[in-house]
Amino acid sequence: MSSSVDLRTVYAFAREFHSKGPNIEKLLYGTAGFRTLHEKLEFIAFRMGLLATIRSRKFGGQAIGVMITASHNPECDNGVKIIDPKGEMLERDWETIATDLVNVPDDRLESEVAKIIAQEKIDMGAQSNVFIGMDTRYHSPAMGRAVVNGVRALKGNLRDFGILTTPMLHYLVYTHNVRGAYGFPTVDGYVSKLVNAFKRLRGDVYENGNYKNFILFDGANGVGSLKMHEFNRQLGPSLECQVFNSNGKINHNCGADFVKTNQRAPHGLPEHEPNTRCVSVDGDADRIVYFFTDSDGVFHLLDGDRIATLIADYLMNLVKKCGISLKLGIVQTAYANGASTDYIKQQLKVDVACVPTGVKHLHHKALEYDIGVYFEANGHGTVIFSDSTKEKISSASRSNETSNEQKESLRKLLLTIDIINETVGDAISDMLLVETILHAKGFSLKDWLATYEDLPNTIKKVKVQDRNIFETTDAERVCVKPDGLQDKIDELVRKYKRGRAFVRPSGTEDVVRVYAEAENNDDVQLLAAEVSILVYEMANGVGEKPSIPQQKL
Ligand code: 16G
Ligand code: MG
Repeated sequence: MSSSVDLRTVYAFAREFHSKGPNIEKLLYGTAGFRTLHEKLEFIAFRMGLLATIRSRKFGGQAIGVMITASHNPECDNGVKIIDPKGEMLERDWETIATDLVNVPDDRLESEVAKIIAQEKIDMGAQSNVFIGMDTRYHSPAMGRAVVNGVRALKGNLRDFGILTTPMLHYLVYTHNVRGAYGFPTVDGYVSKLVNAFKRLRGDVYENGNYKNFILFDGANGVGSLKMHEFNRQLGPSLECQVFNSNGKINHNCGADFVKTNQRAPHGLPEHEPNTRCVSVDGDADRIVYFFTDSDGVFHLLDGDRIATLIADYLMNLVKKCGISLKLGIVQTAYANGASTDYIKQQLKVDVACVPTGVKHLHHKALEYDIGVYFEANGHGTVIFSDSTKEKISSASRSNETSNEQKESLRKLLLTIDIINETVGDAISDMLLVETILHAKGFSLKDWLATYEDLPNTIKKVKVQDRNIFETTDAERVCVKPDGLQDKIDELVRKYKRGRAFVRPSGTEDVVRVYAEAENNDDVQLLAAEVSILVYEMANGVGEKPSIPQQKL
């Protein structure tokens, strides 16, 4: 190991520009990196610049991404996360290293950096390359500069891509490192790859049956709204997409999280005909939900569970017709609506797995299938084809023994691989795939909604003194700590027809989340309130105690 970098610059930069100050709050690299109030984040961004440079040197100069975003959180928050060389989330062991690096005081930063370099046997003379992207928050450029200083303090190289969606940065990192594997390593290359596949799948006839070629796109006042304009330029008339919520306060009364959590349309929705297809993405465009308002003014949501079932159904049909035997599976979390899971098992007859919340858990599980479709109910998700599946599909599509009908299905499977972002879910790419499927089936959103009926459900937050006393197992469906809580939840659930409830500590906020579903909405509200009260009482709730809804008193 050689160290051609003078580490004293690390402390000098920290002291002069990015001091942690007396802050002793313990910060954790969580499911989405570090996320907190932007005022508290600058020194973290600086340290992640240091870490990304070291990590890049570990891989002999392969690009490492640093994304600055707090996704669907309010504007006052920001976040920073690291993207690994293959476009994946940061490796588990390095999450701990990142956490330790962020929690040392300024005067121990230099020695902590030296420790990582020694432990990981980093050649500090090696090349390094850090790619930086950010969302549209007004404080993101300041965070970006902090990352740049981190990279400079260790004499690394960097490319600042400015405003990007999170999935775009994943793509850029991956395609830069794995040349020729996937597409050109530029934003334009990404947009063209997706749009070309979309156009080829769509053909020349843009409308079909109940499918109308018009969609309203809620950009959450975030990156997605800007990038969708770039997509629109290339899509031309093949998809008429009207973008709204493109220059207000990020995620404020709009975007996928607002729509999913409140089960209502976003503010800023332009005048439109009933039943018009609408989508909402989140602030960094890695999450998407569909919705519409019918002619009676009733709002309907089609969330990640719906998207997973629609995609799985489409792919299963192609697989059945393509002449190759492939195992397809769907991965969900405990938040998946019970009706969707029943539909997958009984109607689609597809394998379904349940894993803990957080994209990386779903991604990891999906890798076990030939074709893994994964979505969180909140709209994060994508499809992954294993390498051997891709190999089989492309060689069968070239074989003389393959019939024309089989070849047509294989062609569609190959184009599906091109339209999706396999490194991480992308709201825009997911939308293009859903649009393809709805078009192919001649479906309106009403038709899609009719495939099965969701069980009414809700998610509540309970503030407690220490959410870390909550521990779960069985993909978060069973709470093992505090002692006795699960038995009491089970007792409550038994009172309700088709009742189900679970509690888990949030990974991104200082709260415990309570999920409840049941046959009707009154029961859902009651069950959620009863479980919330239980949590509040057993774990020293903070603030106002949850209460039973009025109509049931
Ligand atoms: C993060 C996760 C998301 C998960 C959410 C849960 C990623 C990229 N994002 O946003 O998948 O649904 O956390 O939040 O993994 P919670 O733990 O606060 O409920
Ligand atoms: Mg997001």
